[in-house]
Amino acid sequence: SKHEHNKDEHTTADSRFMRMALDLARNGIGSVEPNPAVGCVLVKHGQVIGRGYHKAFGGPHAEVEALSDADAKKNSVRRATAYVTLEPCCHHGKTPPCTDALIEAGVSRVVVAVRDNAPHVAGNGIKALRSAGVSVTTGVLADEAMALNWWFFHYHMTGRPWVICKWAQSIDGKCAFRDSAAHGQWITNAQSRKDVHKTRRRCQAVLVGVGTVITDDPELTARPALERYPARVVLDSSLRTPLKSKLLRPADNETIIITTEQAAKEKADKLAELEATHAKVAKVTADADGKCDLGAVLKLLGKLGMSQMLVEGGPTVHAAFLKAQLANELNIYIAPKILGRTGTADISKAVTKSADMLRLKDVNTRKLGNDTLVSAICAI
Ligand code: AOF
Ligand code: ZN
Repeated sequence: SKHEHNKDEHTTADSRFMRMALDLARNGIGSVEPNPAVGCVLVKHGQVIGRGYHKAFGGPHAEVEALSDADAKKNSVRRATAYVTLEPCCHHGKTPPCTDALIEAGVSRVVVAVRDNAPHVAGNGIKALRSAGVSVTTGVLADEAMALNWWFFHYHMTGRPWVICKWAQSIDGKCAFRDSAAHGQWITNAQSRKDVHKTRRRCQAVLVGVGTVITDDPELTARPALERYPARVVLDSSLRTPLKSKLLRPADNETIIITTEQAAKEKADKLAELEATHAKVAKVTADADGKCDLGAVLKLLGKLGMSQMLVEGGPTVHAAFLKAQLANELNIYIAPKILGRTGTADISKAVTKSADMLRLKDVNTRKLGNDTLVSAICAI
């Protein structure tokens, strides 16, 4: 009917401008965390008069960027509509409230994709706008706006970091070479390995198992260097971290060794030696196998303010996260190789009964030279 047609047209314009705001927001990924990526478009008489996005942690928010863009272009914002991918903030954080900036500029309508569920906003931004007489529409492209910052909503919903499990494998799912003569050989190419550093930039923590510390002695720094360094977390249920490990040397990235209360009691000497290094040691309860309880680990890291964490392995740790259904996102770098019986460590072995089958959604693929990155969200 004619009526429905009009309604669709209205919706189309709103979603078109919101899509522009979402595309702007994406530019901030990798620099804004632990803040969410946010974009804003200002529209008047159907014309875009200002664009902005949150560029870097600690910097101006998307709305303020868009307002100054309009200002720089000598566009009047009075009675304009603002399209924002996240509910405007109403708190005094590192920057003043965006709601005040929008109200003072004379914006008459704000279209919000999704509510900010952080406790310092949580619907109060929308309330503040409405009580100042601004008309507010919510829920435009909400699913896409949620997907853009899934980790942020997850963190405020659960208090646990968003867990990204990353590994490299051959086409036939092997993550390591069986033959120790091949040790030190990479499965994936240099481009894939470089790509991992981009993911580390988004995270406040990078986690490995003590097995990886013993065999690879990794440094786990983000290159190029960042202003904010992700903490390096080691799961070490029986305090086996070698005292000579690179992770224990002083660096801008702090190191947290997580062990069990039991191990801390039984190995008091080793505990004291580790505590004397630059690392912090934290204790959690053990699970039925005497390993660190992963739920407790995530709770601890969430309390430390870590909202996004990259799990770098090895295979035992990945398998544990998959089995506990505590992985939120998988980043699998696949090399065009078949290792067959020369390969080992198949993470998918973690799934042993049909009821535990892992289902993935929002699957994306990207080519990195001849390697392929498959990223997906775990449908839990
Ligand atoms: C917005 N627009 O572009 C972003 C928002 O410490 P601050 O001042 O940077 O505030 C960070 C919080 O603001 C963050 O936790 C989230 O709730 C919100 N992010 N809000 O209005 C933006 N990035
Ligand atoms: Zn704000």
